[in-house]
Amino acid sequence: SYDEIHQGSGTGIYVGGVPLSTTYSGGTYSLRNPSTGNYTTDSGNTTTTGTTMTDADDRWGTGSNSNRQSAAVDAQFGADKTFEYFKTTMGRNGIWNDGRGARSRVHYDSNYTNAFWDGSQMTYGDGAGNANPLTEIDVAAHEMTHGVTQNTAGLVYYGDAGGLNEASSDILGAGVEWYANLASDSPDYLMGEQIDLNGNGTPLRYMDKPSKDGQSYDCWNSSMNSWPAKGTGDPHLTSGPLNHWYYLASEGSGAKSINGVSYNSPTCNSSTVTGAGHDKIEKIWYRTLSTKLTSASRYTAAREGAIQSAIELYGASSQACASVEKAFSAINVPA
Ligand code: ASN
Ligand code: ZN
Repeated sequence: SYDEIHQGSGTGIYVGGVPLSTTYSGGTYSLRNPSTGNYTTDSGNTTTTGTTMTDADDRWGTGSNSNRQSAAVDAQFGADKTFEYFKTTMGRNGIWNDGRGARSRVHYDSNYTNAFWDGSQMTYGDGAGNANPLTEIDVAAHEMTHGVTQNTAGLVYYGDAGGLNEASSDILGAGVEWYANLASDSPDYLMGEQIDLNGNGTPLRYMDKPSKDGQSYDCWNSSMNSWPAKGTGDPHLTSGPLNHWYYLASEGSGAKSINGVSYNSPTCNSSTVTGAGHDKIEKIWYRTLSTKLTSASRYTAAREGAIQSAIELYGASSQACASVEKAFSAINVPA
């Protein structure tokens, strides 16, 4: 006998109603997609892995936080969309580029307000207080992209490389949100905007002007590479300049409203930048991450590698190439 692939459906907290490919075996459905290999377990508010989620009728979740399947629908859909995004837009076959999927664990610990990649799997807490589960699609794609980074450039998690590592997850996390294009979670240049981690409706991070969060950096400076990975040198703060680069190269400098969100992206050098569209910039960044950078790469190597990638993908006289170069100058990374 063999496991059959089934077309189930689910309602997540963020994704709304979505189709889900599931497995039917031994009289029950499992939240495992046989084509991607991605599957989701319920940690049961412990720090153990728990077991793969099962269901009797292949209708998963209700959209409510109190229904334990809802967060699982978001995590599983996010993992499958991320897999599909890397495959169809980047030509990468999963985190390990060998077609294998990954496990997502939901309801990890109690009052746990974080999500993480640990080298082999994604894990999501439910959030403490008024925060919602950490399973929004840009965050799911952020965590999965940590796996891609680990298996490509292998960027270490401190100094310039730490910032480039974190920003790679934010950039491609936003890329997956654009790719999924959900009505219930419209694409934007914000991270985790619906999780409400801060309890006041603000996102985890802003890419147009990272310093809007009160602590991230908008502009690169050469001493960042020697800052410790804790406090001021936290990779979630030193990611700011590259996130800012991504926004500038995609949309250009100045004020703009997209899908109902207002952005205002000033440059660090008083220049004006014209955007080339986020889809091209994501492809350029993925090519840089997977073919130009190594574990201790600095922001200057990111500039050089991204310009080279833009030339290879779109040509030296393309708008994309000009936008990439001008946006690096605009975050104060010199040639
Ligand atoms: N959610 C965080 C991240 O993926 C966890 C961490 O600080 N590494 O960046
Ligand atoms: Zn991260």
